[in-house]
Amino acid sequence: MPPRRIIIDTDPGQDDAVAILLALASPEEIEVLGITAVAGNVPLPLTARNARITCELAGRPDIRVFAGCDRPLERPLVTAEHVHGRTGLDGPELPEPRMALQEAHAVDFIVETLRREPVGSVTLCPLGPLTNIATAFRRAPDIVARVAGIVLMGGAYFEVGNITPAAEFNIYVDPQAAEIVFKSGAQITVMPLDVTHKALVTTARNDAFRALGTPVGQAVAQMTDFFERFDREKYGSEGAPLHDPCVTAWLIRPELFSGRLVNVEIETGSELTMGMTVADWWGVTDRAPNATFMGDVDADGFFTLLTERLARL
Ligand SMILES: [Ca+2]
Repeated sequence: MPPRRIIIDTDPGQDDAVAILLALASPEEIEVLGITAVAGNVPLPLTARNARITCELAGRPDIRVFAGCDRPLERPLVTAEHVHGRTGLDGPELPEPRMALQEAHAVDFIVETLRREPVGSVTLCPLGPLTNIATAFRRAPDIVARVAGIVLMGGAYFEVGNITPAAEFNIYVDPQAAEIVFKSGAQITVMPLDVTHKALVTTARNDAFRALGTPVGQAVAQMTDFFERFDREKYGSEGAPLHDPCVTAWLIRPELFSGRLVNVEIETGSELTMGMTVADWWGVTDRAPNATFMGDVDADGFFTLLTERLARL
């Protein structure tokens, strides 16, 4: 099998950074065509910066990074410095990026890439709010049928919400964009909180990153050290969930995950439940399935894969 060709759409975020590192460490399975930054965990200038810092950490300043939308389609931007720190990448001391940001807008890059490459050959991997993807789909509806698939981190069913009692952060920040994507007809695979809250960085798992003895291992350990404080305090869990790397891990080892093809609708009407992913897990409606909603992960297998791959960088 040739590697899967992907565009990573991202709002780094420590866990985004780890997802990017895993992709760049896995050239047999993944070819990164470009990285598109979006406003989310922190404002756009910082996510575009953090994406480049991550590429340079991986020794890949050749990866093209594009800046995209700086705010959600209709709502004011909500950020998450309370989780990720002021820069979005708090924890390790990493140098400012030297590689340049591409001049093209991320949405133009997404549209042009999908139009240029063969139909069904490019997979979109959104790790943040879906603003860039929805904007591309709205501007160029012809590209939707050209997408091989969308593998995204977002939403929740059994875990319900993290930014509000009802909604997961990525979907909550731009629910209108999420609605466009989920109604697009593209083949969608979802890594919700139901999965990512099972992929916890325990002390032993973080020690394994640190024990790699490399700048990447050290940086990843320091990133998770930083943002696990938030989850330990909030959930009393044994470590931080590593949300976004579930997306890139699925591209490499889909058998680590299990889920159901179900209907998923996005709440865009009620402020109380804004951005809720209403997943018909139990099949109680006749609404057509539109997404494979993951429910479980082999966490030990996931961390073994992640540690093995990060060791290569
Ligand atoms: Ca993210």
